[in-house]
Amino acid sequence: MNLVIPQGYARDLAAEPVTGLPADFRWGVATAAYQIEGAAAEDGRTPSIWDTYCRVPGMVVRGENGDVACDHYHRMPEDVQLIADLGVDTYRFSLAWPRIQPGGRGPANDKGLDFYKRLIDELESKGITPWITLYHWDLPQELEDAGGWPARDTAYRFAEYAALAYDALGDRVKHWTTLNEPWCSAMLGYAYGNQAPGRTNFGEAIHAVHHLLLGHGLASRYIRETAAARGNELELGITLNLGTATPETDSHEDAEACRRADGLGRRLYLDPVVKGAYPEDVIADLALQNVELPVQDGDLEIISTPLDVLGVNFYRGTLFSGVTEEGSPVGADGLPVTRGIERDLPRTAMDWEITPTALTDLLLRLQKDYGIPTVITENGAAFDDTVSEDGEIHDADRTTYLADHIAAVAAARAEGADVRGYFAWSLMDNFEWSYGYDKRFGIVRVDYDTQERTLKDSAKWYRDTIRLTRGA
Ligand code: IFM
Repeated sequence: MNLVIPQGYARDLAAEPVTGLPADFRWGVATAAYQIEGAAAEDGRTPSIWDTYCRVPGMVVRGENGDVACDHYHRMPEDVQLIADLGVDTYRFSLAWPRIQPGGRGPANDKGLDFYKRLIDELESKGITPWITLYHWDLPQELEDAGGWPARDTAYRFAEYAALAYDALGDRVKHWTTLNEPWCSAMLGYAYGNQAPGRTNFGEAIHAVHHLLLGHGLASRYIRETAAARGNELELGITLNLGTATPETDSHEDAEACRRADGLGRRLYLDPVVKGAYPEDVIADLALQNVELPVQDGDLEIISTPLDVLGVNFYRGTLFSGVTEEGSPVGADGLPVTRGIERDLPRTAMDWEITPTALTDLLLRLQKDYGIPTVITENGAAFDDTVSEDGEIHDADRTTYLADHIAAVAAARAEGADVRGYFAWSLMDNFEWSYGYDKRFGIVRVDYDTQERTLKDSAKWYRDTIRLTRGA
């Protein structure tokens, strides 16, 4: 029997059950459309930027794509039963824009909407609350061809799509998230090129940031006004990927590196959304690179439409240095140095350092600086799982990762952070973007040859932890 713990991070958790979370704490699992649905060309869905990107040689491991993924589109009732078996109260999923509004313009596609209506029916029948994300990276390809997120018009197209979705589903769904991780859409998609659409232009990426946020604001306004007019209950939010920036030393250069990393990675999104203004220091940093945010009159009022909740996706914190390895504060590009430093810490299969206390720090800082209730809309880890001879997946590393991060949430709450829920990423193994199917984040294993689902040990631990927290 294979009981080997892959990366040596795991502990025996029997002695330390999770404590400190209230019985009404929200527990969930999360997924995203392109990562699980498959059925890429069915019922009127048109290609998104990810369908295109996956077909560019060298962009995705082994040239894989989401054509079939977890075949969730055809196995949805079985998957909802799995979610129910876990005992979570909430399921966070995203709507596929090219399924609901093929081509990114024009009327809604009834067949696309029907799928989500059936999903909501199924969830409701099992007492699970649906939590919708409108945009988890699958921009219709036609809109990329027309300029993508660097073009202002895309923000209006997004608002139109959001209205179609809210008009059809808003009477039944209370929890709406506009965007998932706009930093990734803008930076990975348009500056670094390692996510769709694969462009590499920093200036375009900064324009994309503003237009993503404008789209968020326009959609938020519509949803808020329509919910009020219809008397719908609403909890509206945006989900950001947030980490922490810690200086390597107490030098001025390292402090500046952290300020820059924090500015470009977090405050550039949080400040306009929550406070209605872009941070001055980030604007000055951008000017050093001759880049300007394309703000027009009135944009920031729209972007700062009030929110009920901030979705936090947390995976790791980072240590920063403000000098090169040779000690220079200026890099080869003539700009001040912002250099991530590797630490001798346990890592996941993504090679991401495991830093649970950074989650506590982050939540306390969000409370202090922004004061908005939070929900952890994603947290989890990829590990190189193996199926044991007993057919089970003894993923003790993942279980320990979840336990440590949930404990970090409880610690933040104990110190005053208003954190209201935790959603594990992910319900099941799925298409991990440029990594294809190589990296497994699921608490449920997917055998991609047979599409068989198997609860990993982490899923059973999660189920039991939820049960205990509720006092059941
Ligand atoms: O799989 C992704 C998800 O789509 C967005 N947040 C990070 C996860 C792990 O990389």
